[in-house]
Amino acid sequence: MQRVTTDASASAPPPRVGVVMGSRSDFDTMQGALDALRDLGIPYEVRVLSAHRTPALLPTYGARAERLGFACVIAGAGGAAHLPGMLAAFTRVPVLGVPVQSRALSGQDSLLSIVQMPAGVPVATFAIGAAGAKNAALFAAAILATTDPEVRAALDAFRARQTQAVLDEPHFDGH
Ligand code: RP5
Repeated sequence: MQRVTTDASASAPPPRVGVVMGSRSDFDTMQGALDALRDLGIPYEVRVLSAHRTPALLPTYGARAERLGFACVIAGAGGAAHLPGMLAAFTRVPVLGVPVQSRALSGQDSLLSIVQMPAGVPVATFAIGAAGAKNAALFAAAILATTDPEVRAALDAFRARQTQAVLDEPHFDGH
């Protein structure tokens, strides 16, 4: 497993969410998920993990996600994006799939690859690209917020700021 970066260290709190991506080239897209997790105060770890380039590492990572008690794993991949589905097959930890925008088909391929899981192994699938990455992190926060009051407060504060930002815009009333 190739480590891109991690917030985990001896003194840091243990990661509660795993973020994986099929290639370093996915990092710019997945940065939005990392930023949102950081802003919400949710510790995470990040790995590059490829369904077709490092297939033997998928069961290892799936077991690790369970052992470390991750609330979920956010998995970004592009093209024939097997990573979220393959990972979901190896773990009961919920997998949140982010379709990375591909060059050839603008991410339509990534989206359909991730969303069309046959019945029995679910992957929660998000929008293509940056919006999907950010929303996957917010969804991870929503999962954690069901049992963690600090994450609940951080998520509520984020949504309140988001609402206020719209209300602070100059009103458009058609005149
Ligand atoms: C997928 O292939 C990755 O998730 C990436 O989106 C895509 C292209 O990978 P690179 O050729 O840029 O490494 O596995």
